[in-house]
Amino acid sequence: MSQYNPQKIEKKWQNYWQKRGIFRAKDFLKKPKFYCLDMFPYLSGAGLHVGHPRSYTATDIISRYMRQKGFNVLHPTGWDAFGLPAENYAIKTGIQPEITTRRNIKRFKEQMKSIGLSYDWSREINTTDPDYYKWTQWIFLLLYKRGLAYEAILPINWCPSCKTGLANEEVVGGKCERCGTEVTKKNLRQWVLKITAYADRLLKDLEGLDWPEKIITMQKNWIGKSEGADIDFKVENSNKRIKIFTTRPDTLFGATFLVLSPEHPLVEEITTKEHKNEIKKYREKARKKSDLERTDLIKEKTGIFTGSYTINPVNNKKIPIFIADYVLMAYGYGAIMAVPAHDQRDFEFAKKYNLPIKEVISPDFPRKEFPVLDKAYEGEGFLVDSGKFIGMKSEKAKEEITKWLAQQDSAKKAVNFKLRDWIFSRQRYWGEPIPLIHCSKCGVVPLSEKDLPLKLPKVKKYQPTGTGESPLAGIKNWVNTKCPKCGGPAKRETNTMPQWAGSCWYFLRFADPKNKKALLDSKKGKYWLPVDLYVGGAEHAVLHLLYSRFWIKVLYDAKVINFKEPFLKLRNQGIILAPDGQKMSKSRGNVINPDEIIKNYGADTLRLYEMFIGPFEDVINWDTKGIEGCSRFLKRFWNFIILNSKNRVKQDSNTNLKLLNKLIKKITEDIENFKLNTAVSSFMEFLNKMEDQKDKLSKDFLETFLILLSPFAPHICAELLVKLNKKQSIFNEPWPKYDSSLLKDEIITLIVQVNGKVRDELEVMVDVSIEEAKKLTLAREKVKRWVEGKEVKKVIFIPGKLINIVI
Ligand code: ANZ
Ligand code: ZN
Repeated sequence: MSQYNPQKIEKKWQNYWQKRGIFRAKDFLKKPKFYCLDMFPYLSGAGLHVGHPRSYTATDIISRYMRQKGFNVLHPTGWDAFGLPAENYAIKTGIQPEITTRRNIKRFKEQMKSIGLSYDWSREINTTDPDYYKWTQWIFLLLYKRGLAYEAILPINWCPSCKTGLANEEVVGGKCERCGTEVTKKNLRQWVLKITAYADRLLKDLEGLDWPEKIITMQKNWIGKSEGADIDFKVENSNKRIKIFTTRPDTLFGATFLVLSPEHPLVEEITTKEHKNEIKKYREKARKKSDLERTDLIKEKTGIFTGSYTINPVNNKKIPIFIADYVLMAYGYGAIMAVPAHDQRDFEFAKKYNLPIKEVISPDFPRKEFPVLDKAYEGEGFLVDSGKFIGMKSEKAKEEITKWLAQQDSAKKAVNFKLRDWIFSRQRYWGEPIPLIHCSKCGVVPLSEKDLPLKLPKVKKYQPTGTGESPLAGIKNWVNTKCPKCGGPAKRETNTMPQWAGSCWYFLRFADPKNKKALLDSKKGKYWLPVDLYVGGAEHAVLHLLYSRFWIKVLYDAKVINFKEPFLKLRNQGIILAPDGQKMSKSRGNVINPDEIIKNYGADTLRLYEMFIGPFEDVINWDTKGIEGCSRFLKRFWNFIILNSKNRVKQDSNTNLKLLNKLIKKITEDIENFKLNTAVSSFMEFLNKMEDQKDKLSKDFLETFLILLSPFAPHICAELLVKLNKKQSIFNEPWPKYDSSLLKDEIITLIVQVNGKVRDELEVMVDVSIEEAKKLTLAREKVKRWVEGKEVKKVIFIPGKLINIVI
């Protein structure tokens, strides 16, 4: 009998697919399209680790499945190739980043091909290719022309010993990653993108996306919309006013002092003589702290009295003005009214400096007693001790107090966002040059489109310049140029774009990767876009996804594309840890290399195990025994098909047909629901059962089994299909349909309840397990509505009848 030999068959099939262009996506086919995308890899010298194939295999299974379901599938990939590692490597070795990049691409690509991923390699892109970054620059110019890019003087991380600017990831615990010196700030001219202009739309359009709830919440928190009021406080004996933002105008009667951020522009002016020294010292100390440190809730609150007072507009009481570092200049107006009874930070501050704590919000009304507070009551409630607003509910009082003060012109309703504009320039070499020119006569002049791409010049030295500027600033014949407007001498912008730029829009280019005349052809864009399924790491929950959503909205406004959201459905894979439960890393010596697994067991085993390892989104330890198990399964599967192909029958037994139809239903649903781990265990159970029975099997039966397994383990299935009946391409085989009449007594309807109330019904297999039933139930839209965000306390399951989710 022929033996399963993955090393022999896998290369053969990979070449076969490649040569025939089996996975090429064809534009404009009549079939429905499906765009299935991985977050393209960020290149590194280390190659792939076993974390990469987890998501790549999942999207590959789904792409293969969708093709067999009759969809025109676009499944491309490429390289996110600008960035620090290649530049730092160049500084160390003098080897051009371009060369390292080429080398890394070659290695990544070989590895990906050896896994049998069904990418359309004819659409491969590389963010460092001038034909690609031409369009990244083009989008920057579009942003600039639409008033969404502006210059500002802003601080960067600065290492005084290396004399270089540092990226955030090069600052470790406040110190320079290279030399350990304390990092300071240095003010530099920067380019900033006005993402805040899109804050409201970035928030609103989250609705309707099929994304993990967690990611939606993180995006919402990052955008951070707060509604409240701006309130003006008059400085005593002065005509100055201090504006503050509060989300709680209902607590105004309890404001017993006012706090300015140490950087607030009025500090100098209102500080009285006898407090000048202390204030100065405090401001210097604050300057050295990071925002994170300053807002740490656990840290003791500190501050200094300015010597000045202000008037609380609701009761004309005189209250002191302090500065304190827990108030940040970058949020609201860098000033707050402090309400110690109802804000914990203010409470701690008041305790420390013996300031009055006046309770004005009560959870019950009338207030039974006024206990001494041992912490702030931050909830809402009824107003007490608040003049004519006593007894009013917080919600109404917010409106009424704001209205009342508005009549005296000292308040107005206001909205604030946490979202800040995006600092877009880097003082680095290995990034896209920003296509702008500085002319002493005309100011900033954009390059014209016909002069794009503005190519990165070759440099001899990648070392930082020591002035904080990018190495490009040292290339005189590149920097010095002519002004496109007046023809006079001018200088190029020497900042480059950040790593995020190329990944903000790469998925558009896959629809039309070779277009020389436009970013993409609008008809092709209309056909392929947006992305139907996007899969990648949850570490991109905020920045990458937010930045690309922003660019897409700008491109939509400019009518380059016709959709507002790039990724309709998003899923995140969990991280794979080393067998010891630690993160895999070179220094720990616990990295598992996929090449080794493929060499020893074959790609199909790797693929199967990557799915079998556990629920897709869970963080999970690699387990070498699991690999063995998957490898054994494939060997048995091989032998089973070979053996049974020899003595076939025309008609299968009823029991076997039932089992097969059950399997079709299960695998189909598992793929649709991203439950690829339980799909693999269903294959294993099925094989166990089939090995245990004596009936002969039909050719159709064996073929169906092969087709079902083929998205998971494509090489072995392709080979066996040939052995079975000489048919060549398993990928043209339509996805099997199950015969529900055969499953009649197998499928039952479960009543679905939430807290004892009927909310839905669910069709399941009669032998469904409680875990399975729970999962299916929680995935139902009608159930999600009631359960989302709440903790499931208990699941009551009466087999054959009912499932009740108790929250
Ligand atoms: C008075 C007050 C009373 C507040 C109360 C809260 C509770 P979010 O929801 O995050 O927008 N705040 C305003 N500007 C600030 C700044 N630059 N630095 C630090 N804190 C600042 O928070 C808004 C609240 O954060 C504002 O409402 C203000 O404190 C504070 F019982 O005003 B509040
Ligand atoms: Zn000019």
